[in-house]
Order: sequence, then structure tokens, then C-alpha cells
Amino acid sequence: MKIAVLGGDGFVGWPTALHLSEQGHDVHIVDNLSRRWIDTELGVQSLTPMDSIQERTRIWHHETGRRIHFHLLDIARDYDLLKAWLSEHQPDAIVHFAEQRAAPYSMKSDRHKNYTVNNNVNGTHNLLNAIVETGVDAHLVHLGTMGVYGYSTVGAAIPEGYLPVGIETMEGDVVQQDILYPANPGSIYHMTKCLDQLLFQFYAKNDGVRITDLHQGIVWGTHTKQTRRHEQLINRFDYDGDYGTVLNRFLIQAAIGYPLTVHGTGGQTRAFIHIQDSVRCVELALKNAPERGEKVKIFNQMTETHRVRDLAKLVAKLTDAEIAYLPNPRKEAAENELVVQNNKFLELGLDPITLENGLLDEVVEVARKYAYRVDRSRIPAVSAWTREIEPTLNRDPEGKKLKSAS
Ligand code: NAD
Ligand code: USQ
Repeated sequence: MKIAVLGGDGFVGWPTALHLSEQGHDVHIVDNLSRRWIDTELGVQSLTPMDSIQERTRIWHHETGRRIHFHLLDIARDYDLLKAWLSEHQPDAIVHFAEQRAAPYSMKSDRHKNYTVNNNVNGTHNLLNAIVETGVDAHLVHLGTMGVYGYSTVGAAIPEGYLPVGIETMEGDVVQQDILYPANPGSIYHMTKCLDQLLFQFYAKNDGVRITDLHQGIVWGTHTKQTRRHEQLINRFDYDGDYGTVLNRFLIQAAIGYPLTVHGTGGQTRAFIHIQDSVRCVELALKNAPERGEKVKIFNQMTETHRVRDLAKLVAKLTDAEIAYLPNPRKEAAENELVVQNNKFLELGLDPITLENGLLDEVVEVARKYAYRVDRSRIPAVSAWTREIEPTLNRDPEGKKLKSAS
């Protein structure tokens, strides 16, 4: 298949592009490299040294003889170029990773809120609009989030996208319907993914666009089979307070002797998936496209759930790290249960990599190798969800006054 990987220079997009290329697909990365600019804005860099996208694809060609093409394009702003690109390249499938994906970044300021909404919602809408306008019959696979559901459980497992409900008619009968599970976003970023869901629902119904939405949990790990092949194929690894996600942050903090930064009591339960499983799920989704006219296919792309403090304890036991319980910068439930259905991918053959598979050690090893690249001052999470929370974030876990504190 000819596959466009939008956002293919990113943390999940890059290993996905390699995986699909190795399987013999003709892979085209479309990316505006905004994530690299955001690194510059924040004064941070990936823990792992990342080469330019052109250099990465050159190494891939050198290693495998396969070509991955790169196209510099902003899908949120360059609508006409996107339309022309689709018309010219006629992909069979489009994997859409190209969004601003950090919840803390999306809550940093009013400007960051606007940027995240404009980038994510316009990007997704431009793409759907251009697919219809050009008549390209591509299967669209979008990377969504478990966060569209919120994380609380009412004593029932979260279904895969749709909730079967009975609605009482005026005659007193009950009709059954599958509705989108009520959206309950916890940040501006997560809200954009809820809006994406409505755009998908409309375009599938109105124009018969074939869409799969993957409600993914927190991705951990760094290497996949293909990124291990060469030092310069290495994946990006975010550790800073905005883009670093919880388990990867704990692993790098452990590697450099920094106290593990648990927000609040650490009673938050979240869904997780290893990066290797994430790329495999995209492959499975591509192989199981919906028919034209079918409603949006939704999968929960996660393999296990964990409480944040349990993860901290696990990493502390593995590495002798200390744990710091910090004021929570976010407005979120201090404690929640989370039970999630994920049968669809398991039925398609996903064999989950769990925390017990020993890959935690591998991440700590990578973190130790590149520890010299870490700027400790960028570790604290300082993006507050509300004005009231901001003054509480005044000290870092090592007791130093934070720059943002008055
Ligand atoms: P990332 O920030 O590393 O990669 C996103 C890529 O998209 C970047 O290379 C960026 O330059 C590009 N991009 C952003 N806006 C663009 C635009 N307007 N035009 C073209 N390119 C654009 O993020 P990631 O961690 O790889 O996540 C990829 C997707 O998966 C996101 O949509 C995210 O919401 C979703 N997801 C990620 C995780 C996770 O833990 N990383 C979990 C669940 C879902
Ligand atoms: N947390 C800590 N300490 C830290 C970092 C985070 O306790 O140092 C806590 C947070 O307060 C939160 C939980 O860990 O309760 C998860 O935070 P996170 O930053 O790991 O994940 P999140 O903000 O939810 O976002 C990430 C990705 C996003 C994706 C989402 C999937 O950045 O793109 O959509 O995971 S999910 O969480 O399932 O919605």
C-alpha cells in the first residue's frame, strides 16, 4: 500500500513509518516539524540525539534499501497544498499523528490553548475536507486518546468507543442505539480529540469516508525492532515537564538520580501501551479497514492500566530511586479506578508487551547512556491547569525555588 504518515517525524510516527516500510509499504512522511520548533521554544531537547528527518530517512535507505519519502507540509495551515498533495500522491491509507499532543503544553497559556485548538481541529478538518474534495479513497487511521472518555469508572468497563443505550420513545417503548461514549476531556489537548471524534462521525456519515479512530493510552518505551537497527534511527524521547509522559519520565529520573515526580497522591489510574505494540496496532488497524458507509471503527489501543504511585514504587524498587509526592499542577481526580475493554486488538492477534516483559530495564539503560543530555531544570512540570493552582508549584522536588514562582 501507499501510506501517508502525517506526523511521521514524531515519537510514535517515526517508528510506525519504519515498521510499515519494513513490511514493504510505500511510506510517505508528511510533517511540518513543529515539534522540533516547540523543543526550541521550550528550551529542551529529546533525551536521545535525533538527526534531521532527511538524515534519518537516508540512514534507513542505507540500512534496508527501502525509501521513506519526506514532505514538509503543515496540514492545519496549508489546505491547498494538502489537497494538491493528496491529488498527486493518491495514498491508499493515511495515518494521522499530526497534532499537538501534550496536555501540559496545551494548558500553558491562552496562546498555547489557541495554538492547540487551531492546529489539531483545523488539521483534522482540513484532512477530511481534502479527502472528500479530491475523491481519494484512502482509509484514514487517526491516533486519538483514552482521555476522550475521562478516566473515572462507574463500575463498568469503558467500551471501545460506543455505548449501547436504551432510549424511551414517546410511546413508552425502548429503542436501542450505540452512541459515542460521553466525552469527558481533562485538558484542552484532550478536548481537541473529542472534537475530532465528531468530525469523523460526520464525514463517515455524510461522505462515506472510511475512518478508524484509535483511542490510545500513554505510550512508554523508546525502541522498536527497527529503531534498534542503527544509532541514527533512534526514536525521540521526551522527559521535560510538558512533553515527557509519566512512566518514561520516572525511568529517566531514576537513571539520573532525580526524585520521581508523583503528582498529588499518585492515585490517578491510567492506560498504557508499549511503543512496539503501538506500531503493531496501527498495522492491524490498516489491515482491517471499515467499508465505505460503515460507521467510524473505534479501538481502545492500550494493554494495561496502572496507578501512578504503583508505577513510581515499581521503578523505585528496580532502581533504588526516591519518590517525591508533589503538588499536582493539573485539575484531575486525585484517585480513580479505570477498567477498559480492549478485546478488539487482542482478537486481531495483538500479543501485549507488559511492564513485566523486562523492557523497563532497556529504557533505564537508554536513559543512563544519554543522561549527560538532560537539563534537570526542565524536569519539573510547571504548566498549571488553573490560576489557583499556579502558586502551589513553587519548589522543584530537590527543594529549589522554581523560576515561574513569584
Ligand atoms: P509528537 O509530538 O512526537 O509527534 C507529532 C508529530 O506531528 C510531530 O512530528 C509534529 O511536528 C507533527 N505535527 C504536528 N502538527 C502538525 C501539522 N499541523 N502539520 C504537520 N505535522 C504536524 O507526538 P506523538 O507522541 O508521536 O503522538 C502522535 C499522536 O498520537 C498524537 O496525535 C497523539 O495525540 C497520539 N497519542 C500519543 C500518545 C503518547 O503517549 N505519545 C498517547 C496517545 C495518543
Ligand atoms: N503525572 C505524574 N508525574 C509526572 C507526569 C505525570 O504524576 O511527572 C501524572 C499526571 O498528573 C497524570 C498522569 O500522570 O495524572 C498521566 O500524565 P501523562 O503526562 O503521562 O499523560 P497525559 O497528559 O494524559 O498525556 C499522554 C500523552 C497524550 C495522550 C495521553 C493518553 O501526552 O498525547 O493522549 O497520554 S491518555 O492519558 O490515556 O489520555
